[in-house]
Amino acid sequence: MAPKLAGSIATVAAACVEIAAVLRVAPIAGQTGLAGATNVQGEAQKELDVISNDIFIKHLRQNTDISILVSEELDEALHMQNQGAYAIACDPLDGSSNLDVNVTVGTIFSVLAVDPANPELLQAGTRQLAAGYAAYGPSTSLVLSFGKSVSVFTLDANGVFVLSADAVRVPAASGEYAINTARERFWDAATRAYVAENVAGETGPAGKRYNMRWIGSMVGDIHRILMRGGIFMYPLDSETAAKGGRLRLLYEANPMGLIIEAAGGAATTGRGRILEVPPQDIHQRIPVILGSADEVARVEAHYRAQG
Ligand code: AHM
Ligand code: MG
Repeated sequence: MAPKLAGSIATVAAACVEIAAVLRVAPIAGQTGLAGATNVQGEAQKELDVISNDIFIKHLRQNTDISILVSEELDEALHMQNQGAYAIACDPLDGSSNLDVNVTVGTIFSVLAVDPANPELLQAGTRQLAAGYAAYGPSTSLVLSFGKSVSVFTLDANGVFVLSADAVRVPAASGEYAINTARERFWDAATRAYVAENVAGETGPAGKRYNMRWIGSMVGDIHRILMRGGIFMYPLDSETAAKGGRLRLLYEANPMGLIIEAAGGAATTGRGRILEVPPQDIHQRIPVILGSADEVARVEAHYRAQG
């Protein structure tokens, strides 16, 4: 691996270590992540996703190999005014609606090669140099892929990420699916058909029993799927259709798609590979269906059947 790419990922990892430290004591500091929160001194607090974004900017500014930051928290791409050959696209704190209840949240990131003189950020996911996420749960995990395999590191007591699983594979078959079923009335026919088969269990066409798991925090749901299989779905539905979907292409769908594919799984919009979608906008949204290859293939078959 190019030393500058390794160094850029080390910079992102350092930002994640600092975010983990902030999150660990956030309720004591009055940083619940809710707008309008106050700390014990009665001072207004910034939301934790803004704090996490500031931490990212601070770390990235220290590495002149990184010239651009695209962040969910920034309307425009932030140009660092250096000649760095890399851009980082990130969601500094995904799943922040879970912060006040101490459920796993995460940081998602993607590394792109750019020409600093003429940077092109709207790159398809196949062009990502690397992607990863940090999961802030009972332990802090850093999951990293350069597109060929997936490694999991765990943050130790000294603030060092230690390799804890290598060449992770998503099991091809699974009996777990993750989707927000409260949105059923908005679903398209393909999503309805797939979920109905799962609910029917061993007596239905799927021929086996399923469980549903939905954390409402993409990093938490995807980490479970990476480690033991399953499928994550935030499909295009009648409510999100006007925006193109719920989740973001550059810093949610593409990095997670790269990781899941590198682990032997699949990532689709339902009608095509996520990583091949040409982005039109840095904050573009997209339907996301990813996880165990057999389950994703079943969903895609339902989309084909719908024409
Ligand atoms: P966010 O980037 O504003 O945190 O939103 C993304 C999150 C994902 O982590 C999660 O999968 C999804 O939104 C949950 O959506 P819902 O509230 O519809 O269950
Ligand atoms: Mg997000």
